[in-house]
Amino acid sequence: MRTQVAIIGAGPSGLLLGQLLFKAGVDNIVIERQSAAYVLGRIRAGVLEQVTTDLLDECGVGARMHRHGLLHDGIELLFKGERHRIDMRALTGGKSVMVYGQTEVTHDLMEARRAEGLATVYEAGDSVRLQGFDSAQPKVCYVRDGQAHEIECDFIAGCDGYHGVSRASIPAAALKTYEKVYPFGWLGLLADVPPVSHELVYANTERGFALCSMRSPTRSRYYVQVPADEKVESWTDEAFWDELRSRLDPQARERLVTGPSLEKSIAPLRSFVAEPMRFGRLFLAGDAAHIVPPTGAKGLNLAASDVKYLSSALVEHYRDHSSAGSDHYSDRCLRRIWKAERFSWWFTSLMHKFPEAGDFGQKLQEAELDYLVGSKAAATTLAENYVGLPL
Ligand code: RFL
Ligand code: PHB
Repeated sequence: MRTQVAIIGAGPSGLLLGQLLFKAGVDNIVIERQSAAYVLGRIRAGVLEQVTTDLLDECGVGARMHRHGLLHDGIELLFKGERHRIDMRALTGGKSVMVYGQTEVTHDLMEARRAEGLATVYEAGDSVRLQGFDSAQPKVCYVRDGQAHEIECDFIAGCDGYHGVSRASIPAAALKTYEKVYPFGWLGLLADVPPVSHELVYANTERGFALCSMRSPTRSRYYVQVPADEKVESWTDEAFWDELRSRLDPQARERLVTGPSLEKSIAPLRSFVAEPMRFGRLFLAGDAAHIVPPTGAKGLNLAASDVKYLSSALVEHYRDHSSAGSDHYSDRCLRRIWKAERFSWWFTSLMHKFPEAGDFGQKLQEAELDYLVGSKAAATTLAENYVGLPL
């Protein structure tokens, strides 16, 4: 087999890249370790920046999102038992975010790929190998149903997430990595119950962080901060609801509707960047190159902006025979990534309980939150980062 761009991973970055390239007439094949159903079963992000929704529109997959997605103009910050609204739209000159699940984005992109008859290899397992990307003839090898396959290509896009094979294939000496691991994770629960508030609530409490999010007017997604070594099996649904309730303000506590979980899982929190994002003819994009803690809702949105830059670079290569876009790809991405890393680290530090910080740390967080909701300048900083910095 031969293609122009071999894409490793059918998560949002791989599928979005495939769609953008297809629209520009660049041939591509996606190779995914898992089945499509497995990829769709992972409950993750819920908040899309306008940069991301514009990209989905650009490649013709935005219709369902505009029908079912929820436009949010603000968020609520809960601290010292009270909620305070941040009016993002007013503070950013009219910008808002779209609440629409990553599962739905992935579904829409998979559906578009299927409708166009584009080649996608699922269930390649751990067999995927990347070869020759330091030469002009890269190759991707994999085994499926006991049969060995080889794809010759011009470029490889490593869109295979934090644990993927792409970053691991680059010689360690060619990469510099930066990492911060937080001493806690998020226990998340999805349930068919109406959300406690019509906007997202980010809560700083003496028992730890909590987040009230949603997927639709009848489906809620809630999170509570738990220690890093916590096991999801130790949490019954009842224990989760009790803990969440204890972190809410009295009015929200009263409004909270509980129900059986559709999904429950723990995500560790980490900040991570690998530089540079290109080695020869292999480009890294999305979680393969960087991770942010989910507090700022930036992971999926960064994946989208990487892929926007990468598709432009590859299209420039084929259309204009220019390597300028590829040469600048890593630097262009990293400028935006580090700003999102900073914001995600800051918002995580402000909202979570850190074991070593003590009462003094709690008081400082409350003072900063009080400043944030009382100062237009401070609230604007939060709002413009939350809705997304320009490309
Ligand atoms: P993904 O989604 O991990 O997809 C990578 C794909 O590659 C496959 N793969 C391989 N394929 C072939 N060969 C191999 N050897 C392979 N190894 C792996 C995997 O099976 C998978 O299908 O990475 P991608 O596409 O870069 O997308 C990144 C996003 O998924 C991620 O950044 C977000 O989910 C982060 N995130 C959030 N981002 C937001 O922008 N807004 C949010 O509100 C938000 N909330 C979240 C989040 C992440 C969370 N968790 C669980 C970490 C909330 C949570 C709880
Ligand atoms: C979610 O709905 O899953 C979600 C929303 C906002 C975040 C993180 C996750 O910051």
